[in-house]
Amino acid sequence: MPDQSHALNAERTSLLDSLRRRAVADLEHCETSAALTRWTSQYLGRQDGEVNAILRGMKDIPGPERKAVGQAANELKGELEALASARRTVIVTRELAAQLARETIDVTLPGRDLPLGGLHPITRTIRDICDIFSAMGFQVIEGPEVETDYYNFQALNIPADHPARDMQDTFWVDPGQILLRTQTSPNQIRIMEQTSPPVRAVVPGKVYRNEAIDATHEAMFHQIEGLLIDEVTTMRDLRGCVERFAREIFSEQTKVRFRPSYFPFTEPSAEVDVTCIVCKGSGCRVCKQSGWVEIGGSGMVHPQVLRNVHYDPAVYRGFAFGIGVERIAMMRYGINEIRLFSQNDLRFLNQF
Ligand code: FA5
Repeated sequence: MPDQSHALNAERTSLLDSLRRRAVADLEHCETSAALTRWTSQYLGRQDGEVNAILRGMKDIPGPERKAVGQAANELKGELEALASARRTVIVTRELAAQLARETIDVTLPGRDLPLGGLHPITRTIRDICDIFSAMGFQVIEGPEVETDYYNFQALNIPADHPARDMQDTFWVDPGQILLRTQTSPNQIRIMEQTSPPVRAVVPGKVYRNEAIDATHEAMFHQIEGLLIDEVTTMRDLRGCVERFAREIFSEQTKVRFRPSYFPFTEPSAEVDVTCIVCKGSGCRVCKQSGWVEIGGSGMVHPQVLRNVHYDPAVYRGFAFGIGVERIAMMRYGINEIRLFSQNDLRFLNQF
């Protein structure tokens, strides 16, 4: 038996030796972290590692030899772990150096430009219009787009059965009560209710109409309301103010024409036309060959409207106007299709 056990021992020792040689040779070929991880699991893995397989097999080894084999296997394990750890340090250092070389940042490179958005031509136009009126002493105020029938119509002298309502059919939120405003004029009432004269304000904003849409009419568009109330205010002041505005926004050569018109909340009333900026008055598509383009409505505030807000018409009078922003922008930028403003097409918008 001693001979046989000696032979078995030698066999196990040579098995461990050959395992050591193989493991060390394989380790030298590990060039990456991934390869080292595979190597570790092959030789030192808890479940399937080759060294552990030997340690697990020890229960079959007779008592006296078990200790020697166990010691030798544990030594091999420790040795391989130390070698692997040294190898890992080499690999990690090399990989980190390679990564740093790859990710070098050249801090001297100029920065990349970020694409910046621009202002929509309607926003731009509204701001320019407000600037002009601000310079004339008008306050810029905003009002609600969802309005009551009272402010949009009744307080402006347009009772429920008034034919002027046909011109401004709209989108009702609560039929007969709440609507999307058809004009910025309800702000005349809102402002006068909240302040005492003198009043000098402009109100830009969106308005809505159930409209047959074409190249010059939208269902949603923008207006700027103007209101001036004082003790001595005449139609001449209205004309001077609108003329000053038209020359500032277009050019000093621009002519303004007042055309008699009718609005229930002004008396007298006038449509405001300006000479077509595109053809300078000689006639073109934009002005439908007339040489003139209508930009808004205007007039002297109706005494009944003043009474509705408890202003005494015997003391105060004033003028109001409502200008279509899209029409102004179309003229300024030479655009003959109003729908371009709401299509959100960058090929169009990038031009401004
Ligand atoms: C009004 O809306 C009156 N509130 C204007 C007013 C204010 C008169 C104060 C008197 C005193 P009108 O419906 O004409 O009026 O519209 C005024 C301007 O808005 C028009 O001249 C036009 O430039 C513009 N506009 C009207 N309808 C449209 C539409 N569907 N699309 C684009 N612009 C429009």
